[in-house]
Amino acid sequence: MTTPFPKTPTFMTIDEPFRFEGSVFDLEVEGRIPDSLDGTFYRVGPDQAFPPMMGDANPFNGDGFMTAFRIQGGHCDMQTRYVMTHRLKAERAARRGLFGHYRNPFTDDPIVKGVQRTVSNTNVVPHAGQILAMKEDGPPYSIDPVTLETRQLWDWNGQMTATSFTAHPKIDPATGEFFGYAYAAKGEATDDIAIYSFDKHGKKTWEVWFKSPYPGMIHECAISEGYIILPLIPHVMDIERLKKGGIAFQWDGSLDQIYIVCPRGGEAKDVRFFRAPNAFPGHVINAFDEGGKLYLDLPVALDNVFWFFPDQHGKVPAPGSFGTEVTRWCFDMKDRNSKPVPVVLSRMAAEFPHCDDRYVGRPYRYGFMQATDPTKPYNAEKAGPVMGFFFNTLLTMDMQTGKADEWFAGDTTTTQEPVFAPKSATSPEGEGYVIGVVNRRAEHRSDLVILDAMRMSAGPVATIKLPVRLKYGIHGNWVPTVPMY
Ligand code: V55
Ligand code: FE
Repeated sequence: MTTPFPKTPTFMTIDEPFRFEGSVFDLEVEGRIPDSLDGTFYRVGPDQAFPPMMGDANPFNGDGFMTAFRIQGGHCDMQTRYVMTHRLKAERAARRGLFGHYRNPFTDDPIVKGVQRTVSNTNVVPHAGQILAMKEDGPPYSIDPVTLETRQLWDWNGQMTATSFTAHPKIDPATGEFFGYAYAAKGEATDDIAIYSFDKHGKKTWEVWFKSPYPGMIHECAISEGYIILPLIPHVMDIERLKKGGIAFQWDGSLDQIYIVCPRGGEAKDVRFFRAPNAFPGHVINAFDEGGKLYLDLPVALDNVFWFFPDQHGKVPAPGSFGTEVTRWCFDMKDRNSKPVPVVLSRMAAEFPHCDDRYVGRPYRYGFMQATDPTKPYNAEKAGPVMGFFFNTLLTMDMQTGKADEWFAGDTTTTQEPVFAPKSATSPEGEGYVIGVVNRRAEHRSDLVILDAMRMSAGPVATIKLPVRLKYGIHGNWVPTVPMY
């Protein structure tokens, strides 16, 4: 590497490139890791391996960098490793950045034309004896769960032919069946959607293709026992803009958000499009069916959230403007002409949710997430500037009342997405732990905290001290040593 990383917000403060692949055996613990916790917390996020070819990059363009925290018998070991993508291999061979703007292949160095561009930086999900490292612009990579070694690009042995695959699949806890989809499924900016399911061994059980109302981003999905839901975000792709070297997504404030609903196992003719006024549907908490109605819980932001994807006038969300309405949508599946009905459960600026994985697609009570609490102090003098928005609170939300049991992480600490680990396979819903990385910004270091999910306001039961900082990750999952299905 012969050029330094730029000093731009993507590459500053605790989010400077880290790039260190290694392991720490038996981390230092303050407090006590509950004896019953037995599993691995996998997480992934962007960590650009080479200075961006275009001078700067948005934070979604960094190479996928994984962490595994293995917890057993009150101890925790840690390992970090890159997803060894075709892209990273090509750049390592050249010892420089070769890929241009986020999701714009027209801006790449011609020597990598046709090389798989995905950086697999968004989620790490267990499926069929492997960990899938995922990003929605390409197929997943198969990762060895023990060594974090990258095995191969994963297309389910040729069963999955879309050019991309979501980073947010959902797994039915009763059967282990794995549901996912692709948008821009025939190449960047195409309006094709494909939905797939695979059994727990990876055998394809369903595939359906149809057209999207507009070539927008579909970042998430939800399943109930009867349906799959894909929320379409008014962030639109355009092949002509890409050809001109432009940005991949443009916010369009005139477009509806659209909840695309398909019965599980259904055909293209069964797909329904539920339109709602312009807004930004966020990450799914859960969904379930009850009496012919389909319910979907998720935070909905009232404006564009991504400050690096402006609208056609160049307008971006104002710093600090991030807010959401945690919403329960009701879709009447018996009435062909029904409109979706929202109920706002909470006005907390809460995001990056998980539910108890044993309740995915079923009536449930608790969501676990992080939030920005604007009433709490942030000591910028000690902790430094933050990029875009940030989170300072971890919480359990009672989805029946919208009430939160929350823990403020402190005025120099920012939080990352927490996961939920049940106390045991048979413990009641929500009885267990909320586990997440927090960034001690003043110390340029991170910790892993473990909280009792039913007593969040009491603070961590264990703080696992990391000797390093972990840049802001995107998503992760708790994978119990004894499989759930
Ligand atoms: C998101 C994240 C991505 C991406 C597209 O959080 C959407 C949403 C980390 O990469 O490529
Ligand atoms: Fe996501």
